[in-house]
Amino acid sequence: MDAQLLEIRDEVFRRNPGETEFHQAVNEVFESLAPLSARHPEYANAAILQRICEPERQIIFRVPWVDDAGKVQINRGFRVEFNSALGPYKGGLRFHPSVYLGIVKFLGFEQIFKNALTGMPIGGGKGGADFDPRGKSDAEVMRFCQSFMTELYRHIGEYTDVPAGDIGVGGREIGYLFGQYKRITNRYESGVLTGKGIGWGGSLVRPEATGYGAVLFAQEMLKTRGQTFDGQRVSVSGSGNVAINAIAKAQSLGAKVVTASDSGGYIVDEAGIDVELLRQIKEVERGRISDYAVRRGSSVSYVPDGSVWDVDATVALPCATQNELNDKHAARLLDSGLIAVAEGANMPCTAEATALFQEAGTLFGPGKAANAGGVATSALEMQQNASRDAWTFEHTEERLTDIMVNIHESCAATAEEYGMPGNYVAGANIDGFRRVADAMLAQGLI
Ligand code: NDP
Ligand code: 2IT
Repeated sequence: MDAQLLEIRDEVFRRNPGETEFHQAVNEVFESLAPLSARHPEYANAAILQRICEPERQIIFRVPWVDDAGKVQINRGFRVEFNSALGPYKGGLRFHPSVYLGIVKFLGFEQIFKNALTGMPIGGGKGGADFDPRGKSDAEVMRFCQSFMTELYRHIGEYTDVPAGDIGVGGREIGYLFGQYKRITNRYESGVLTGKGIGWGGSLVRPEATGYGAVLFAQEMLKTRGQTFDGQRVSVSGSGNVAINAIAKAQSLGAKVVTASDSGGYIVDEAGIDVELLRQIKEVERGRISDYAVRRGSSVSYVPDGSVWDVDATVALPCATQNELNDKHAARLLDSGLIAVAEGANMPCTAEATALFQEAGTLFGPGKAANAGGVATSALEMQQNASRDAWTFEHTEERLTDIMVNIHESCAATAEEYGMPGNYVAGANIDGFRRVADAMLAQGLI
């Protein structure tokens, strides 16, 4: 990183104290930008970097609700509207006890560049709350969502800001949020949220899109070395929306996926994960990964508390949460013959782990490229809502595939253009950044 970038980065750190995940995400992007800044002095003249790191708007609000025992609960809600150069703010909502401003800002910052890479007209934003949906009844989740939307509704809209799901926010929560938005505004504004149910404005393929997209991106990376998913031994972390659909897609391409996890532990299934059983346990019954081991029987071992990254694999798909895969895990995986990593989650690999993978020449697809299929399909949902149309599964999946192939191609081409062939981190950061920077330049100092 050159002196000018370093100075701007340090100023961002100073202005946002204690937000370690945000610092990490900013640092990673800045580390890629020196060659771009050298070619584009006009970005520095217009303070593009400083502006891109400062959210356009940050909203923090109280979310009061009453639990089933009649007790008042208070949570904190967030929406960070980061950048609207390319379109309305777009990005998910995360409900998890670990949520605070630094998490929302790291996710929102990543989202700016990810959304740019999709080529769709969407800006970057993210939100959520420190609410823990685990162990809550449906009625409690509904009351929380209604209270959350009672504040959020005034900040969002089809042309303003379009939230969707993330950790802890799936179809159930989007339903309750949409219902409350509609009730308060008296508008059936389908395009205000994505990830809706199929019968009321949702898009086919949106539930599968992030996991499918991550596997499609990995497939494109493997192709560059004359390899495929067929016969690979794949490790997946998590057992939520992204993980389950990544497992399904990888297995449909001939891989054997042997792991899945949650915050309680992980399972190893040497016969290959039974996706239908996993869906039943996690999506229908809202159970735990330990239940999978009990129900599946003797081919499966359950390891409480351990890390899924202690298991040998040739392809790793981290699909749980940030910083789940560290340098020790990376070194172990490399020893076991790892050839590719695609980040289904946002920033699941620590900076040190990423560096080890890159030094070893492992194919490495960063989250902002590899998991962009989810938000890209959200943009396809917005497109269907705007035209009051509903596309078939096949057509939508074809669009998703084209988008992932294009993202891979443009990251690879940009890395090549800047003298770093095969470096998808640099390719994604530079290409995402310049798309946003060029729009910001054109739109003046705002
Ligand atoms: P879900 O809530 O459906 O699943 C999250 C999974 O990750 C669960 O298995 C959960 O286990 C595990 N997990 C969450 N937090 C932790 C933690 N602190 N430690 C260990 N395990 C944890 O979320 P998604 O599948 O939607 O999201 C997974 C990742 O993918 C996130 O990084 C998200 O930002 C990213 N992503 C999601 C997209 C989407 O469309 N949904 C799009 C692009 C990226 P447990 O139940 O025990 O908490
Ligand atoms: O991290 C992400 O890209 C998401 N959680 C999906 C965002 C969206 O608007 O679909």
